[in-house]
Amino acid sequence: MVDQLLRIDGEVEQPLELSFHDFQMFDEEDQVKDVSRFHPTRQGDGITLNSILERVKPKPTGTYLTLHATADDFAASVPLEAVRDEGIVVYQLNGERLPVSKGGPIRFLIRDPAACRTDELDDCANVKFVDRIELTVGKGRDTRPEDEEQHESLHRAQQ
Ligand SMILES: Nc1nc2c(c(=O)[nH]1)N[C@H]1C(S)=C(S)[C@@H](COP(=O)(O)O)O[C@H]1N2
Ligand SMILES: [Mo]
Repeated sequence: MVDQLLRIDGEVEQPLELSFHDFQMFDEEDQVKDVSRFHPTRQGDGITLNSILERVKPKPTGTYLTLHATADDFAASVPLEAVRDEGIVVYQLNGERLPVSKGGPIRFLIRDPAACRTDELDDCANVKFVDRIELTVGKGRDTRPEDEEQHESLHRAQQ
């Protein structure tokens, strides 16, 4: 459906598709208001990754969270246990859809990421334009830069 912004599938009991309205309808306790409180350069409101996981029910085989951005063919894959309580899915800014300039319509954020390329849960895994979250058996697709040269050219391309 045209309205669906995010699909969550793979090793889950209950695949799920979410529209902008669906995000807004998550319970108050699942909502994370104003991510600039912990990421000063980033903006918007999100919901916790956990609230999505509760709905899709990962199977025991789903050990990695693989985040796909079709828009620029970017992907990152991080261990589920490590990211479970750290992940936020950002969907709105001032009550409107998160603009592409902020990584929208959907942007993944780790609450407290490590510096780029120092850990699996690093800043590079804060995937913008994410349209699919796949639970995978072990590490899935991951296009994060492998060296500083790749990393710099990726950042140059985004300006
Ligand atoms: N879709 C997508 N997401 C992405 C990237 C990208 O190239 N494409 N770059 C990553 C990298 S390497 C970093 S460091 C952060 C930068 O996020 P910022 O622009 O909000 O600082 O986004 C990450 N998310
Ligand atoms: Mo990065």
